[in-house]
Amino acid sequence: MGAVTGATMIATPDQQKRAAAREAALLVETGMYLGLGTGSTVEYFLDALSERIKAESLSITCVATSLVTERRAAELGIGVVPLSGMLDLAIDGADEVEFGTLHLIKGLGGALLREKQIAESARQFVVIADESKLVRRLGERTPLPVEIVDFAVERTIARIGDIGLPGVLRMSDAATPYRTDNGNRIVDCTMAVAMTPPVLEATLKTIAGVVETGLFTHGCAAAIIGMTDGSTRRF
Ligand code: ABF
Repeated sequence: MGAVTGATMIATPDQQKRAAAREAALLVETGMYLGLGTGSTVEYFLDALSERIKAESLSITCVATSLVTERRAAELGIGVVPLSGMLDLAIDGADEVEFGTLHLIKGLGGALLREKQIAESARQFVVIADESKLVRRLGERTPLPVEIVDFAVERTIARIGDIGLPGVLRMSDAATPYRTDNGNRIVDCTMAVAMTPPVLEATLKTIAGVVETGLFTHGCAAAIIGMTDGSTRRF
């Protein structure tokens, strides 16, 4: 239970994430083909989903956006299948949710490519997050992850820099570059350009060697946000 100061309860970020996750779990219906995102908020969603499956004997078919999620789902007895065809619903987290536009930055967890493939394959794509993820303008709080191929990495980073996005290759440790589930690299870029997110997303994708960006500029139907006051709000 969060702290109560005066008349307002102060929910911790984890409590905010859990509240959003529980509300999202209520969207799941038996028979659904469901996309499972990646990150700590989604882990709370998997817990809530697992409780509903057991309590209500739900029958659902799931696709995972990462090997981490696949493993966590398996621990909870939730099997996953490969992505094929349209999903009924996809639930995922985000690093930033822009007020008004529902444009997102995703990918700090490194799963952005499969997350975007699953988001684009869902009739309804819903994001769950704690209040700290809400921003007035993308790039305020987190870098923009860009997934690039393993060939000519420095050249690709330089080309991304040429359009105004200075980037740093993500490392697993001091000597080991990070690799995605797809065997690619991630460049974490500073959003230092005046381009709108849709234009920036399209511009980045013209650079040979860029596989995908963490800009999600269409398709987010709703964001369920756990708020500091203990409530949840839908944007
Ligand atoms: C995932 O959700 C990633 O794209 C993003 O990095 C993450 C947010 O993590 P958390 O829910 O732990 O804040 O979809």
